[in-house]
Amino acid sequence: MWSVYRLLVFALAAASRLAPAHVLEFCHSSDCHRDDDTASNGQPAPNTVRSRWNMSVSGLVRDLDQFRVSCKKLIEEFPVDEVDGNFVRTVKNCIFSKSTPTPLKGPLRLAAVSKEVIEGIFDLDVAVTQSEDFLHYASGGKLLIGSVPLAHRYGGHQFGYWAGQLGDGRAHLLGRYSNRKGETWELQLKGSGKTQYSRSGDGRAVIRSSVREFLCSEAMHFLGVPTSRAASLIVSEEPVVRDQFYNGNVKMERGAVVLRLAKSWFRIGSLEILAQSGETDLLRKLVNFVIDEHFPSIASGDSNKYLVFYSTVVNETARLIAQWMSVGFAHGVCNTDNFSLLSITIDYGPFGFMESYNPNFVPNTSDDEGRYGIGAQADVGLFNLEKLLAALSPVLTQKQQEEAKMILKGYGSIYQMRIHQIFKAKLGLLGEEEDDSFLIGFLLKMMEDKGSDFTMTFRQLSEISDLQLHNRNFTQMWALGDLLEHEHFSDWLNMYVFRISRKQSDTDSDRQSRMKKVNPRYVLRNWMAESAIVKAEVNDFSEVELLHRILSSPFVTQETAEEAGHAARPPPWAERLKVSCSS
Ligand SMILES: *[C@@H]1O[C@H](CO)[C@@H](O)[C@H](O)[C@H]1NC(C)=O
Ligand SMILES: *[C@@H]1O[C@H](CO)[C@@H](O)[C@H](O)[C@H]1NC(C)=O
Ligand SMILES: *[C@@H]1O[C@H](CO)[C@@H](O)[C@H](O)[C@H]1NC(C)=O
Ligand SMILES: *[C@@H]1O[C@H](CO)[C@@H](O)[C@H](O)[C@H]1NC(C)=O
Ligand SMILES: CC(=O)N[C@H]1CO[C@H](CO)[C@@H](O)[C@@H]1O
Repeated sequence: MWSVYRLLVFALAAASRLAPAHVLEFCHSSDCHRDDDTASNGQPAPNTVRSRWNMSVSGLVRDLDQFRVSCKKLIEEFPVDEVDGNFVRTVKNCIFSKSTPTPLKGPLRLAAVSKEVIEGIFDLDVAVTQSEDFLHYASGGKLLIGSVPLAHRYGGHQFGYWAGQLGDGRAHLLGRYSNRKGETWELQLKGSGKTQYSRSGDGRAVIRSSVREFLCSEAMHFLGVPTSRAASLIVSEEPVVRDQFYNGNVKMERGAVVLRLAKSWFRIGSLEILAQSGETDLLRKLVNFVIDEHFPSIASGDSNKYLVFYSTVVNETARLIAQWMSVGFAHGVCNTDNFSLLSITIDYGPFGFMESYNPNFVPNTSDDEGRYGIGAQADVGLFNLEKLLAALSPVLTQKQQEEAKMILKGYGSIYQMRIHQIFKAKLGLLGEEEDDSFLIGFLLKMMEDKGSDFTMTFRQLSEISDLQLHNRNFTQMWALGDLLEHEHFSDWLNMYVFRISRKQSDTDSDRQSRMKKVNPRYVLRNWMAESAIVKAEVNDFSEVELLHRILSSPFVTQETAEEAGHAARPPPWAERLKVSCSS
């Protein structure tokens, strides 16, 4: 039986392009390159050339050796594990270990690059990415002067249980970069070899999982969902052995490295390991650092700052998961080590975009219990926030712990409020009317019954006129056409048309353009990724590039995407696809 509760939980989600709530502006005087010749909007004034940047006319740096990325601040701030060598072991009393990437075996190929990141965030001329130096830098084979790469020590609850020390098992933090907009980003290589935290892993990532991460993190950004970004994808000839479906079919694949970036890579598990091992001073230090760097609205002298921090993370986690739901995104492994303290999407593994609407959609084919199914994500968020509270408890007073529990109790209603707002926007509803939740829930229930395409149902509602809706004229609207077979869809349409036509100040074209901004026409469907991966594995990266370009404007109808069938009914083979779990 379909439960009203679940429907409400699910129904409360959509792609309104909400900005992340913490103001991500944490430029601290000295490590920030904002100069006086920077225009007030944060963009460099045109035609200014600052010699220290060795800039081209565009103001972009052309020489990789001028790219200043450093872990200095982190190393100065925290005790660092100095033990040399990347051998696996238990590490105590530190946040990071020094760890050197293992270069990928060549020949190396640049499979994908994000010009937007390279130029807009790194201030580098994209031509730099065509150099040998860049290939080596972005795959772990070249370190820039003064660079001390780090692996982060963290723990986590995996699949419901405390898993002890985890840590960056195949990722290296290259350093922080403060760009000319005054933003600070942390650059990380993924797939760059073993670290102290590799456990039984080989420290590598294969082409298919790297293509997926590159494309999906970029796609999520352009969908307006807070996420880590990807700068480049380098593939090699280095053999990597993987059992793709954990079924004994071992296959030789090739290694790849993604250069990815986030404002911060700290996770819930970053704090948990310190709390679990009684390293309270270090825990306090890390929380203070995260607050000072990333939550500028929280005063460092505020005696309640940890509570305000917790409340912010609770709110932002609710918002993030609501945004995932709004685009049908299932993360796939929502363990506490994969949950960012900044409430951004990180660690793309066996994720999936739901095609047929199904609250039980599970992207990880080995997740038989559906623990991380799409409809379970809100609950998993709650579980993870409970673990965050436990990790913060050593620095909270008894009274604050009680207050934090009350804050956590509010999570459900914050989530529902977000979902409600988002799905109202997806339906183009202005104002607030009593039956809005019913209207949303009713539609989702019918979509579930019919297995309607999640993305295209909402998109087509955004592209259809009131008159066509009224006339049930679904020419070219295959997803809506499918839904018309539901016995109640016609009733729903009457309600909907009545609801949207009641707002006299709203015109049909305003409604459509509003809805088209929150209902994407293209998402990274599994079959699309798969098709690009098959080609990438034979060194044809054209489809990776094509998808990257299309998904950079997911709300805009594009000819190439239409020709490739990205808004059409998924091809029959798509249904048989399984998401590969090992990565
Ligand atoms: C600028 O970069 C070029 C290489 O791209 C180098 O030859 C030159 O010396 C640099 N100039 C300064 C002032 O650093
Ligand atoms: C979190 O959201 C609740 C409900 O909207 C609000 O009362 C509270 O002030 C928010 N907390 C923070 C730190 O913004
Ligand atoms: C998928 O789910 C199974 C079962 O819970 C789990 O063992 C596996 O680690 C998951 N895959 C990934 C990549 O997390
Ligand atoms: C249905 O809508 C299409 C536009 O998508 C229009 O060209 C066509 O004339 C309409 N058909 C009827 C019967 O109104
Ligand atoms: C996709 C990904 O990076 N997942 C990480 C998060 O969680 C799992 C299990 O906790 C780790 O094994 C992965 O490294």
